Amino acid sequence: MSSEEMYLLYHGLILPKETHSLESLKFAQEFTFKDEDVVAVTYPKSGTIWMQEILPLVLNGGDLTPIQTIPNWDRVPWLEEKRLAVVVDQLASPRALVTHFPYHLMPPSFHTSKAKVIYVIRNPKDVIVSSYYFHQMAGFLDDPGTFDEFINKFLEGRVMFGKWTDHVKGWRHTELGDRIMYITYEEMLQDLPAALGRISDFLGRHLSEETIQKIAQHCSFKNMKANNMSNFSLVPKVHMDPDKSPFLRKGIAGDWKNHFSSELLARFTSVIHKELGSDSVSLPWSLD
Ligand code: PPS
Repeated sequence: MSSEEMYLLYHGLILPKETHSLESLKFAQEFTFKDEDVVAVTYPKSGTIWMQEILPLVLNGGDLTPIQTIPNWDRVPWLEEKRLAVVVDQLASPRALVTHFPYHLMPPSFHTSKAKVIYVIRNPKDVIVSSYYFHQMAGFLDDPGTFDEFINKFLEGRVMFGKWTDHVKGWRHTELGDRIMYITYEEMLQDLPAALGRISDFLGRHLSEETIQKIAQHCSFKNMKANNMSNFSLVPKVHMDPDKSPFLRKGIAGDWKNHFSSELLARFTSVIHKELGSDSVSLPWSLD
């Protein structure tokens, strides 16, 4: 399939047609956010489906029903994807959504509402590795080529949702004040109960230690990998082939060390540093 057949272009971003359409993007722009909505924002491969597991559990005091009975894409749908229009009327209140949209493409009602935002950042070197394997297993994405070639595409923003640096910078400088909370994938890995405590306080839930521990257990990599409602095993192999690479692949920080040569690392770091400018000082991990 040619890349014109696979992707559509939306405000300069390439998006896979399998999951996005001009109608779904119009639906997103016209979507009416409610004050009690919660949206997790991620650049792809930064912890989206992890938040699709965490948010319903935190919002419902640890009730396991949603994560055991509803596939992740319907439970906490993507704002920009086709499924939202199908399931929007069935979403339990308070509604949880995810989005990969850059800040400037969020719909008007998002800005006038009081909906809360959790922005998850992941080390871009691990993002690119995760994305590289995802392109191999997802039948609706183009062949990533060699890792070296894929790095070039990533750095030039010729990948889904554009440049990582634009996404991070756009969401760092918002008018959202205390409506937005930032968290890193690495922080969630290092101490999930502490991260869940922060999320639950931000959402005004103030869960007990016992509930936090229960949620942490159900959101572990191992348990999510075993949960058919979250591991994409319900998706036909032609779209996602776990024999090529599972969606829940390694779930670690630092896998980039197994993929970057010192030359690639130097090139990657120099571009990211330059584009982030003064923003790089506030990132939680070293880019080197
Ligand atoms: S997507 O396609 O944008 O929705 O992908 P996304 O969910 O953002 O990112 C997928 C990566 O997140 C990892 N993941 C987890 N890591 C640790 N613990 C838990 N519970 C967890 N859930 C998802 C997933 O394994 C992908 O990372 P890699 O490095 O490929 O393993």
